[in-house]
Amino acid sequence: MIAARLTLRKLSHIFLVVKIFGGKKETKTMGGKGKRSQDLIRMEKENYRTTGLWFQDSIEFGHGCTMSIKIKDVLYHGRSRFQEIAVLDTEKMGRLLVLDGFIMLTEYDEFAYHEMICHVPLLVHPKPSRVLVIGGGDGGTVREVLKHPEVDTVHLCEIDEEVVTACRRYLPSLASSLDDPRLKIFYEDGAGFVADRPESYEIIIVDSTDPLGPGQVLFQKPFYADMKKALTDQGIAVTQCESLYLHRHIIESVYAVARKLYHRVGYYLTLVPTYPSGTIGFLFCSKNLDPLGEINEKRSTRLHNLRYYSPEMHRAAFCLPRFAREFLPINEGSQKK
Ligand code: SPD
Repeated sequence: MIAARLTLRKLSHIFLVVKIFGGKKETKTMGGKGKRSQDLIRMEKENYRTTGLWFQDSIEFGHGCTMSIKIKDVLYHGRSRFQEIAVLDTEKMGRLLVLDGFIMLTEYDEFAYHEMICHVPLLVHPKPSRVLVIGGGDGGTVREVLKHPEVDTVHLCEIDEEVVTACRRYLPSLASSLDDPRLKIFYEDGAGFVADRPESYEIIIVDSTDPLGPGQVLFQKPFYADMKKALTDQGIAVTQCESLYLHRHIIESVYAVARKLYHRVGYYLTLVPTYPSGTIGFLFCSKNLDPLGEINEKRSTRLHNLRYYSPEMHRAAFCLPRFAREFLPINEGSQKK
């Protein structure tokens, strides 16, 4: 009896939290419907503040499993022209940024994502002076890029100015990087932006959301072709490329596109406990530089406040588990010592 009551109480918390994010999944998750759902939709934000609730990510694993994080406050919740944006305060994971119901980052483990999306390409390129970041309006990737003194100019192309505004206000440990004089911000669609800038960047980093809503075009062939044109001779593009456990079909299709266009393509991993499945990968697409060829170790020692990246982690990240090698058989770098 006690166990049953506890389960019910927990589920109703999840139900309430799901309602904050547009309620798209609530009937599926809870079987809630009819008058009860309608009543809950009408509840004011203040009601959630006192209850001790769980945020549930919209990605449902194949076997009915999702990532949930206990929250203590809703700091910001709004809808922009492009998406639903929320910043929540969690019990133990610091602040949490959510876009369209998907976990984008927590203060607890964002370093593992941002250090790896950034330092891998920047330490392979011999002179990364111009860097384009697409997406990444929270500022975490820009913060890491700016740690490299070789970088003269960073362009950030973020489609949604309201993400930047919310992060400046509620996530200063990431977004204060957006005030750096080397940075210029463009509020534009990333696909169009890149198509207009031939041979402009040594490095392009695509710090995107998931391939739904505004992020969808960033997983498609025309965008990968335009990025190649926007890179200089030895240019490298690195893109957010989802979870080996959850998104095999997405990874396979993007990987196939990239292999047709780029001389070297490698998939590499990082560990982010608050993302569904606890891991996320990146696609390394390069005109000629090998991701494990020459890692500039000397430059890496000058980077301050690193918590995840090291040349050892860089090498290890390209080593994929056996099940992934079945669908990523030629992973650039993974065969090397
Ligand atoms: N499934 C979540 C993928 C999130 C990737 N982008 C995170 C943005 C952090 N700057």
